[in-house]
Order: sequence, then C-alpha cells, then structure tokens
Amino acid sequence: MRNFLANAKFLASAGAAIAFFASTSAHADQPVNWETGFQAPATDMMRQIEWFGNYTFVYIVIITLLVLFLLAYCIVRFRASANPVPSKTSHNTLIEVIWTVGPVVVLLLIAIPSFQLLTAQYTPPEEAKLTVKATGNQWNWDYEYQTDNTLTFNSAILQDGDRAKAGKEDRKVYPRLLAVDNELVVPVNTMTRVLVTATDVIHSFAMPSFGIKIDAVPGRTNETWFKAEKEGLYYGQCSQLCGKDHAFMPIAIRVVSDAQFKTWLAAAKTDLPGANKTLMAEVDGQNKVAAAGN
Ligand SMILES: [Cu+2]
Repeated sequence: MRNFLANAKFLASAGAAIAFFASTSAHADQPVNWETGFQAPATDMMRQIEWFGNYTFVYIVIITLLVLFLLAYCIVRFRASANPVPSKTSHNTLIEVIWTVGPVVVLLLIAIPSFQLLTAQYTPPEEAKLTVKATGNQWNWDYEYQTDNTLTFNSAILQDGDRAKAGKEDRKVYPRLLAVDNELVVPVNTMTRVLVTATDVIHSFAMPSFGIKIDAVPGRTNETWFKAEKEGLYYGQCSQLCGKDHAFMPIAIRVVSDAQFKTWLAAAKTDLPGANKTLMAEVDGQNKVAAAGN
C-alpha cells in the first residue's frame, strides 16, 4: 500500500512536470528531465527526421519480437527432455531463401527513405534570405550576419553572476548551462543559411529542434540551413568534444517575427546589449500576455 502511494505520488509529480513543460514549450525548446524522445520539431526537416526515427523503430520492435519468439520457441520446443533425438537437417532451401530475402527487403525499406532524407538535408528547397556565419572557438561562438554592414558578435554561456544584469533571472526560460549572453536572432519562416567553421579545434553546431548538426572544422566552411516555423527560444550545444569546456558552449537561437528581426538587426549594429534588451522586453511581454489570456 505504501509503495502504491509512493508510486501514485511519483506519477502525480511526473504529470505536473509534464504539464509544466508543456506550458513552457510554447515559447522555448530545451531538453527536459526524463526525456526519451526528440525535442518538439520547429522545422519541417526535424519533422521528417522524427518520422524516420519512428518508422525505423517499428522495424526494430518487429524484429526484436520475432527473434525473441524464435529463441523462446526453440528453447522450449526442442529442449532435450521434449526432443531426445535431435534432427540432423543441415539444409533447407526455402528457409535459406526467406532469411536472405527478408533482411534484404527490410534494408531496402529503410535505405530508400533514409537516402531521401539525407538528400533533402543537403538540398535547400529555396535560396537563403539570410546568411549567418557561426565560428566555434574554445569555448564560445562568434556569429556574423552577412548583411549590408556585417554584424558580428560573440555568444558565450551565461554566467550565474551576470543573470541580473542581463535580465535573465528566469531559469525556466534561461536555463543554467544552456542560456547565453547574446542569442543568435533570426526571423521566423525565413530560409536561413548557416556557414559553420572554427578557429582552433573541431566543434559542432547543433540545434535539436531544427534537425541540424554540422561540424565546425578549422580552415574549412561547412554549410547547413533551416527554416524555423515557430517563434521562440531554442537551445542546442556544441556536439563535438573540443576540450575542457566542451560542455559549456551552448547555442541559443531566438526566432522572432520579421518586423522584430529588422528592428533588432538595425539597432544591434550600434548597440547589441540594448537591442537584445528591447527585444527581450517585447518577446517576454508578449508571453506574459499570452499566459494571462490562457
Ligand atoms: Cu566545441
């Protein structure tokens, strides 16, 4: 009984946690405790990746159950006491054809959508409207907006001591180890090209809910792209072991409306902290209104 109560309590708090994260996920995407699936997709590419993950999972389940059944059947049906004189069969053409053709068909059914997805990832559907260069350093990122009058700034992990000054005291929106001082700001529904490189060692630019992850290699430029469909604040991390502070170089992308982006970009060229503060006030203000309206 006590165990049952403890379990019920655990389930209730888990339920509350899920409700809590569901309510915050509307404007931020980040890892949550006990997560077993992907973060909610914010691009069509991530939706396709999620679909492919679920699709292959079906095969994994079927194959695992089939092999488990065959094993159990052999162990029980052909145990020494039930089957004292074992068969000496060494060939069976039909079964050999089945266990060769079966896996080939399964591999084809997985390979075809897999190659299609891979091709789609390297084939942007349209010309990029915005190009941003992300340069990995030990242990922070430099972002460069390739617009008229280039805008360049550094983005590093948010130190706890700087939270108050940056106006980022809400740890649900600006989580420890994921929040940064200056987010990469991009407009919603806009084809964005990201050029990725590094200055010292190999890093990796990854954003789970956008379905992108690409190595940042010194002396070479890699290219990826995304088209974020939902406004919000998204978190990723450097995903290539790059030294002692590898775990402390998060990536934060803030997706805003076209108008907000234009205002921010114009202001950021002269006063980045000021532009960020204005944008934050506007975005967080909207969320408060949205929350109140629920
Ligand atoms: Cu790194």
